[in-house]
Amino acid sequence: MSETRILVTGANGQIGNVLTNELRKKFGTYHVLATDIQKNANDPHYEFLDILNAVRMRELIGDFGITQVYHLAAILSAGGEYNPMKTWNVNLNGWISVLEIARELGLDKVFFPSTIAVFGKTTPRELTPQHVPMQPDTIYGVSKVTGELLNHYYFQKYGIDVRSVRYPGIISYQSVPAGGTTDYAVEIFHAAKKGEKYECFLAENTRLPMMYADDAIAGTIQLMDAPVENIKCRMGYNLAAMSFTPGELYAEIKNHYPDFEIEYKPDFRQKIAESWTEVIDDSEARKDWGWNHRFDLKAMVAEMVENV
Ligand code: NAD
Ligand code: AKB
Repeated sequence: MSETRILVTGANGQIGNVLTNELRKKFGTYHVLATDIQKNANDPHYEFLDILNAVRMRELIGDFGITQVYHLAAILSAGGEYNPMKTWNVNLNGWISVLEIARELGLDKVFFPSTIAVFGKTTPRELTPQHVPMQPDTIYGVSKVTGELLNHYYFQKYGIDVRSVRYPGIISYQSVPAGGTTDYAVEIFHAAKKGEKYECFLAENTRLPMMYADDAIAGTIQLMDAPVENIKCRMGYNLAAMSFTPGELYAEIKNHYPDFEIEYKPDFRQKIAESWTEVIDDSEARKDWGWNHRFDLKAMVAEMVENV
């Protein structure tokens, strides 16, 4: 078996920078090549890669002897609505290039991050099961549902070992996300830390599934490490940790910053949030490959308050 050598696309993003660090702890810095379209002069093993440039992607994968790709580059739910065609192009064509290169060069495994944005108004909102109708209202959701279908297709037709999870909203302290509908759950900590009032773009009672980044990264690596016979689903596995509303998050943060104030001013992202589900049933991931989360609302808030 060849030595593991990983390429991460979108490595400068909210998940990418945390995941790249964890992968490097496990495999070594020079076994994990970070790529993105944003410059990163501080990264010792970084290459510029626009995922729409399939020729360059193939070249990097060949030159660096890459055996696995974690494909994080994407345009997210809120940002995607400003330019649907660009979002479709980046989110879909970048992924098809990864799958085609995996087929041509015989990569060991590839990872596709799906999302709760694959769900829509025809999906059950409470304890959303693994296999449900998926009719999303955003182009981001449409591109991710299609990505999941491609995962299934490339696995059953070509045997590509593609693995995927549907991340909930991810909460991390390492960066301030932009372009997502769940971003409020990170922005709010930065406002609290600066002693500023937070203007929340979602309504007080909007419940969404969420997860602390440490859990998301641990789950991702656990899925990629799992024996192949344990992977029963090639579309995105449902993954859950906690579900809360802006009001509940605010109340928990107030335990740490008693003077912290919030004002609710829902904008167009409210409609997106309302089209998603509230609580996810992730029992298949727990059963198939042993997924388990560590952080609930209280533990996550304590970590964020300490580290932001
Ligand atoms: P992000 O927006 O923080 O980062 C995306 C990165 O992709 C950015 O660094 C950007 O520069 C890069 N990128 C954009 N277009 C590119 C292109 N053409 N070529 C190369 N790079 C490009 O996103 P994130 O929050 O880190 O999400 C990573 C992945 O996880 C995405 O696929 C997203 O859909 C998925 N996801 C994220 C969340 C979340 O809450 N963060 C939840 C569900 C799923
Ligand atoms: C977004 O809000 O677009 C992302 C996601 C849940 O996919 N955070």
